Amino acid sequence: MKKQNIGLIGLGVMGQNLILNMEDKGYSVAVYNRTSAKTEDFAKGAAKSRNILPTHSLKEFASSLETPRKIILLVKQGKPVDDYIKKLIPLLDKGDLIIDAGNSYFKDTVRRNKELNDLGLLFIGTGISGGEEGALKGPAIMPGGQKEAYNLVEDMFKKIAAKSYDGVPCVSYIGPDGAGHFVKMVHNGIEYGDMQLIGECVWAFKNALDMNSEEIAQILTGWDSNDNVLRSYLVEITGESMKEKDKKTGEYLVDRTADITRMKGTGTWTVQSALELLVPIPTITAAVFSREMSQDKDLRLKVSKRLSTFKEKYVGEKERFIEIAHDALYLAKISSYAQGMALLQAASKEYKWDLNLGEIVKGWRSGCIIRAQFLDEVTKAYEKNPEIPNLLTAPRFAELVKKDLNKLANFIEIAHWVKVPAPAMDNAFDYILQLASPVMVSAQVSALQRDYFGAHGYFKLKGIDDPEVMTTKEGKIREFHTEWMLPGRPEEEI
Ligand code: NBP
Repeated sequence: MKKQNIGLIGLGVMGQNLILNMEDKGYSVAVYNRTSAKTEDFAKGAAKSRNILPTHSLKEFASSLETPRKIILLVKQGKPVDDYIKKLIPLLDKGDLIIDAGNSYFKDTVRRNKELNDLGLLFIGTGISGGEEGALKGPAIMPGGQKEAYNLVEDMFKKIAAKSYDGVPCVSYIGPDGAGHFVKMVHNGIEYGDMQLIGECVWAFKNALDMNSEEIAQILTGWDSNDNVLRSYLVEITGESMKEKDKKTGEYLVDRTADITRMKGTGTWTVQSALELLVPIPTITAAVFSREMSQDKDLRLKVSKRLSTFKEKYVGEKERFIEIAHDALYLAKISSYAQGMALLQAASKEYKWDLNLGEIVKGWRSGCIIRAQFLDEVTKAYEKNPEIPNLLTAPRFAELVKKDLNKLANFIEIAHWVKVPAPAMDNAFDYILQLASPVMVSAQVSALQRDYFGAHGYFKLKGIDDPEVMTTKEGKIREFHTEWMLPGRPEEEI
C-alpha cells in the first residue's frame, strides 16, 4: 500500500482541522485517535473521499507512514504526550520525527527532546496558534527542536501556515529544544494581556459613558478599521461579540455571560517563567491575576454586599474619553509587548536559544490570535536594531511614550473615578515609569530597610546627581553596611 506523507495523532478540533489543511496542500495523512469512534466519525464525515487514512492501532499507524516518519501529536498536554511518545518509540526507526504541536510546557519539551535525541529520534515542540479556524486555513507556527528536524518539515509548514499580507509564511525556525514552546507560551501571555486591556476599555465605556454593547461595538469596529494602529483580530472579534444577542432573551449576550474567565495554563507558566528569569511582566501578570479574581464569583458577591464602592459620574466629553481610551490602549499594548519581548530576550540568553525577535514577531502578523497591524512596526524596530535594550526604546515607540503617557494616566484616573479596576492598564503605565527611572526611590528606601533589619548591605550612587553605581577600579560594585545599633552609626565598606 502507498505510504502516507505524514501522520497525526489526536482528533480534537485542532487535530481534525490541521489534517484537512495538510491534505488540502497535497499531503496524504494517516490519522489515529485514542477513542476509535472519533476516528470513524471523522473518516465518514470531513475526511471522506480525501487522502486521509484512518488507522485503529499505533502499529498500523506507524507502518502506514513513509520514512523518515513524521508524526504530529495534537493531544492534551502533559501525560498524554509522554504516553504516546513511550508507545511510539518501539515502532519507530532512527531519524524518524515526532512533532508535539500541543501547548506543552517548554521544560517538558526540553526533556523530551533530550530523551528522544539520545535514542536517535528527532523531536520538534511547536506552538500552533489561530484556534480552530487557524488550524484549518493557516495558523502561525512556532517550531523548536533540532535544525535537521525542522528541515524535514519546513516546506510543509510553510505551505500550511498563514501568509501575511506581503506573502511571508507565518513560520520560521525558532531555536533548539524548548524554544518553540517557550515562544508560544509568551505569545499566549501577551494574548492574555491584550484581552484584559480591551476588557478594561469596555468596562470603562460602560461605567463612564453609560454605553450599551452595541455602542461599544461601534467604537471597537472603528478601531479595527484600515490604518488604525489598534487594527487587530482581538479588537475585531470583541466588537463582533459585543453585538451578539442572547438567542432566548434578546438581551446582549455579553450582559448575560457569567463573569468567570477560565484558563488552561500558558498564562500562568508565562508568569512563572518571568519570576524564574527575574523579568518583570506586570501587565501580563495582572491579566492572569484578573482571571483568577474572576473565578471566585461567590467571594466577590459576598464582598460586594459588604463593601460599597460609590461610582462617581464622569462629567467630561464623551468623544474626548473615547480618544483617550484609544491612545491609552495602544500605549498600554506596546508596554505589554515590551514586557513579553524582554522575557523572550532573557530566555534566549539563559537557555542559549539565540532567538531572533524580529523573525518571531514577523511570524505573529497573521494566523495567530494576537495578529495585528502594529506588529509590522514591532518587526521593523527589531530589524533596524536587534539589540535594542527594550522595545519601548525603539525611536517610534519612545516618541509614542512622550506623546501619550499622560493619556494613559488620564484613562486610569477616569477608570478609577468611575470605579472600574484597570490592573493591566495600571501596570502598563507603571512598567514604563519604573523602566524610565534613573533612580527608583522606593528601591533606595528598601535597600536601607534591608540593611537596617538584616545587615544585608547596600550599594551607593556616585553622587546625588550621578545615578551610576560606585564601583572599584576593577569594575566591581562596592558594597556598604551601616552599624545601625552603634552610637554614631558608622558606615563600613564590606
Ligand atoms: P484537546 O486539548 O481537548 O485534546 C483532544 C485530544 O487529546 C483528543 O484526541 C483526545 O483523545 C486526546 N486525549 C485527551 Br483529552 N486525554 C488523553 C489521554 N489521557 N490519552 C490520550 N489521548 C488523550 O483538544 P484541542 O483543543 O484540539 O487541543 C489539542 C492541543 O492543541 C492541546 O495541547 C491544546 O492546548 C493545543 N491548542 C489548542 C488550541 C485551541 O484553540 N483549541 C489552540 C492552540 C493549541 P480522545 O478523543 O480519545 O478523548
